[in-house]
Amino acid sequence: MTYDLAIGDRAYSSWSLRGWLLFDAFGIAVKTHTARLYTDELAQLLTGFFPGRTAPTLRTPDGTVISETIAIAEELASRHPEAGIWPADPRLRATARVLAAEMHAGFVALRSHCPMNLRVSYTDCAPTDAVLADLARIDVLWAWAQDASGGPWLCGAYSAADAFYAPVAARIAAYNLPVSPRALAYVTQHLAHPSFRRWRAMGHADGEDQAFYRRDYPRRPWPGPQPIAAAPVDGPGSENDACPYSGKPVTHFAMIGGRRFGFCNAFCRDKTVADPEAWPKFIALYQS
Ligand SMILES: N[C@@H](CCC(=O)N[C@@H](CS)C(=O)NCC(=O)O)C(=O)O
Repeated sequence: MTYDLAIGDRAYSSWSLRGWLLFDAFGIAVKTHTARLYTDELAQLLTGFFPGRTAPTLRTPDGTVISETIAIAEELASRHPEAGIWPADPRLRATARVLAAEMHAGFVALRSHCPMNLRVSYTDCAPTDAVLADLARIDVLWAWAQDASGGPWLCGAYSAADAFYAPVAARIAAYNLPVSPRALAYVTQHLAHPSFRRWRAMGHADGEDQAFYRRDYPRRPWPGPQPIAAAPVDGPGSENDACPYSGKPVTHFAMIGGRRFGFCNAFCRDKTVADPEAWPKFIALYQS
């Protein structure tokens, strides 16, 4: 028995990212079930997660269904007190809860003008006054929390508060939104976080771009860590016979850092191509 988490497209579903970070960033195992947004896939998937109707929705090993990301955070923290989902210090924990709750309920202008899209970065998105007001409030909250905790994350070590703001950091990066240098440094930390990198890499492998998120703003390179050069290739032949993830025989191939590697399915090849260094099992092979 395991945790089962219903999620939407990783490149676009900001709430799914939050929900998944509550597992991956805290070392809690979870099995994900992906449905494409704007199709009937999510509704079909969620028939097994009654009465959930949004992504993420969680089914616990005892069969309890939990939707609403803030409820997932609270229940996981109760079930895994050792994981550090909320800070141990009562004052920092209270601050983290304030931050997560305000995120859960607010920042509507930012969320609607700049929907999360992990596949692009723009030079300018003409933010409205309402978006700028949301950003100013976020700057205040982040500085307030880091002044109290001393950093490096919002409330000391990485906590649920950071998981809740990871999609905001992604929006600031994707839409080149104006924030203070201190807030930008916090955004940069998110872009380099191993779990965030893994999620974004899987977001590149999840299927076609969703038309709903397309914008005509001028583009720039993604401002996070630049991945090792990699591309899928046809035909057999690779340094490894066994997939670094499953140990199964390789069937899908890629050129990574000028060398040929094999994987046992297209998704694992493509998530590796998107960001090879995000994957410890691949990097162990790459460095062996
Ligand atoms: N308040 C919910 C929001 C979840 C949400 O809106 N998820 C979006 C994907 S990011 C979704 O499921 N959209 C599909 C739909 O609403 O039908 C939470 O905290 O989890």
